[in-house]
Amino acid sequence: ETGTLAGFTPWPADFAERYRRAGYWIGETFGDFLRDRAERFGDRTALVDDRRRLSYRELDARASRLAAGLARLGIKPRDRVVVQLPNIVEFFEVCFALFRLGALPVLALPPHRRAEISYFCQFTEAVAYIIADKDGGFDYRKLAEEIQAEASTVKHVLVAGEPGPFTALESLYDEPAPLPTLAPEDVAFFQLSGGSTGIPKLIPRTHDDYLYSVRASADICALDGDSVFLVALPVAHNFTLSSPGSLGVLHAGGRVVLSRRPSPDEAFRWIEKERVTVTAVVPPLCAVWLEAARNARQNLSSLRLLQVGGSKLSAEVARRVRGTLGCTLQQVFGMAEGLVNYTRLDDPEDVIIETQGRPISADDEVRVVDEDDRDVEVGQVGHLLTRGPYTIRGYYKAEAHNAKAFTRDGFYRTGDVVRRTPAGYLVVEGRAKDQINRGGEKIAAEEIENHLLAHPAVRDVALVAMPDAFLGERSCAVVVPRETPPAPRELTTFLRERGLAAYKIPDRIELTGDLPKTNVGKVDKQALRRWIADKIAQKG
Ligand code: J2J
Repeated sequence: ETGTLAGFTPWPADFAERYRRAGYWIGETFGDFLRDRAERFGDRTALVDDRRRLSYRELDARASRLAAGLARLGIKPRDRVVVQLPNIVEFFEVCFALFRLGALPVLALPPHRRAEISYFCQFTEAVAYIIADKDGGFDYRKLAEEIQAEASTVKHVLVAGEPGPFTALESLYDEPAPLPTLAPEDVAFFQLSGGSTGIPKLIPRTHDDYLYSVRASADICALDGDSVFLVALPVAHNFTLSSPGSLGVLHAGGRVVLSRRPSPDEAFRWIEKERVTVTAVVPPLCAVWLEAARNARQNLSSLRLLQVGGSKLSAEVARRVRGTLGCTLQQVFGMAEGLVNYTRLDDPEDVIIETQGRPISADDEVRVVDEDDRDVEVGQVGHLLTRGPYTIRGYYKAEAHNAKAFTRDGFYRTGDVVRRTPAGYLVVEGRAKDQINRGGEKIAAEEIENHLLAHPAVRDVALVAMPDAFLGERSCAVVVPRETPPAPRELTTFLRERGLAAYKIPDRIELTGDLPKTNVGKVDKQALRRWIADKIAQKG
């Protein structure tokens, strides 16, 4: 097969040419990347989890052996494989094995359940689903049984740990076999979009574009062979993977430490034990860590950089980082679709505390526009549009949606409402997309509304954000019932039974006779958000 993957929107030729000439796209594949780092960093430790330590050489060898085993199962270039793994070294062995085969990982997150995984498998026609036996008290093999019943393309379920009725990943490591030649400008894997529509969107990322963002991010964060990065958030999330994340550390020859949980207990133990120098958290976790650090028994003095992103960090919490942890704070405003902004390590303190940073690249084109796509003045609030060397030009197989989510000249409509400072830093002021940001976990309102509309007692529904001191936002479903109003508990149980990830279950359910409408007849979510916020405030 030649050309790029069907359903993928490549960059126009003149842009691709420009990004190559500028040295952003260097023609390296993920497979080459690991081979090269194994040659350079050899016996240095690449990965550490609660059971194993792996050197660069071992990771490289194990990825090749697993690639051979996966090929023998019949997995081919461009086959999609849904990967749902916790923070364990197998995540990297699996991803690099698939990269080497040219098969395409679809990176699911640990909280995803039947509804999400089944959709990813069916939409991508995945041939395999790769899980761990158990994590956080949940048995993923049970979930896999349900997935196999629903997604007929899934021929293989591969399990890290005890396989149960499926195939043990461990049984697949085989003598390395010849690998296909891959095109670095083609899709390497899929990230998931936070989303704002009824069905989740998949984000195709190429070898060229993703590895550019990784290298440039590693430079911005001054990573080197002495860097030790703690993966506290889910390893597959774009932030922890690439900003600069575990891949940035592997690029620089440092060490990646995988914590199963983000709790201060577990994370602080790792920081002390492995002398962690950098880690990435979401704002609520940042607040929890700061609280715990005040009387922590562990020695956290190795920590040099705390990255915070995924949702808006309050200036009050930001201000406490240096005093409490004795390290530099970095705000990170990124998105799995591409654009990532960082405050720089040597930025003045007020920039670090009050802005969400500036783009990685001189070729990240950023526009802040009004409702009619006209640029607003510097300092004015508007919609953020962006295009650049690592920002996608379209979601996977989503032609109709792409026509709305991108401008005709290829700018991605981020749905974020921002203000740009004269120095080119962005401040996130709000959001236009129909999404709830629950402490960094994104919920597409329409997706949940559709599930609730399937309940016989629900006539109409709107899911909106309500303010929350800890998570920033939580979700509230405002439900218009049919004749017999359902009990809130009945609705949440209903959603759970539909196999929805727990973070998507509404935190609160309000019954009402009618949803307010705007003058064009759409549900007035702004009014609903105000109504629910007032209601919460009155109760104190
Ligand atoms: C306010 N909102 C933010 C921030 C993301 C690095 C860091 C984060 C993500 C991520 C990522 C924010 N302040 N600092 O992929 O590589 C909101 C915005 C954005 C959306 C993207 C990375 N940082 N956000 O969070 O794809 O609304 O990526 O558009 O999960 O999170 O979400 P996601």
